[in-house]
Amino acid sequence: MHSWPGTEEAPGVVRCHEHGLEAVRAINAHGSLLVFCHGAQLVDYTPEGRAPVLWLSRQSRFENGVAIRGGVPICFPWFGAHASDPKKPAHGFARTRPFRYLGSSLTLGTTKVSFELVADEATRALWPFEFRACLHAVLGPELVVEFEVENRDQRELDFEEALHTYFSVGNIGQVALEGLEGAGYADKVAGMSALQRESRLTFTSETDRVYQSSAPCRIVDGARGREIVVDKSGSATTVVWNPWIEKARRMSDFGDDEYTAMLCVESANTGDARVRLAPGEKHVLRVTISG
Ligand code: TA6
Repeated sequence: MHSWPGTEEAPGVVRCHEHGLEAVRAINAHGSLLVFCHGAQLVDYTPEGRAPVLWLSRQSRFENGVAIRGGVPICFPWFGAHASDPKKPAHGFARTRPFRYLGSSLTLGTTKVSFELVADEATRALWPFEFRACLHAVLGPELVVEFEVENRDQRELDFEEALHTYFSVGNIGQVALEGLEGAGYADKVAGMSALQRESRLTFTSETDRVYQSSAPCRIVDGARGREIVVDKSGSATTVVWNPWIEKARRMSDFGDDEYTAMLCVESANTGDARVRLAPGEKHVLRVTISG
């Protein structure tokens, strides 16, 4: 197993700073992971003896108020552009807010690290509701990521959410995505809706599709000879995104050639699948990743 600079606060749990931001590294026999307190963003998951499963742009910025390009950004309490106010941040505010590290727990060889974001003046200015949101990452035989939202308001909470996961692939041109057959989707590139008829989705151009699907997906990475399985619960939407050449070029935090090395398969609840919570209710979006 590796060792990382920082302060070990529990066996295999190291509090550290990376790129100038506070982070927590968990290491055990199953591998390692790294989560920034900034947005509670998981940026590395490397199973023991295997290649990193998540992709992180070499041009990502690590600054307060700016989203990290890669890993598992949390989109909350809306997905994409705000429905009525273009001045509000895309994908909500969670991914650019500082979460509080709650600590770790070790059970039967797995390591769980947890983070929380509670409504404050900054969030109320963007979304005037009381809530508590937690991110839990569990390093075990698989990676489990949970995004839990609690309604601490007297009113109903109505929100969208996504674990906007960037997966590392050897070459997008040799990748097939399975599991979405039969699902309806909105194609944001073509501006139309359709039904996924083929059992395998392959990639030859910019792809940005929002599927109505609760099904597990399998990323078949031909170049690396690897399959990544993305299973989930509490999620009725799967978003599939690759920016391809032109969009990659337009993003300053995305290398021009990096589109070939990544694929977003996002576990979400968006649009008609948005979440509504009565006061005191909780909802958990859970993703289980094996790669
Ligand atoms: O999930 C796909 C998407 O909504 C794309 O339309 C693209 O905007 C992507 O998210 C990245 O958004 P970001 O705000 O992180 O640049």
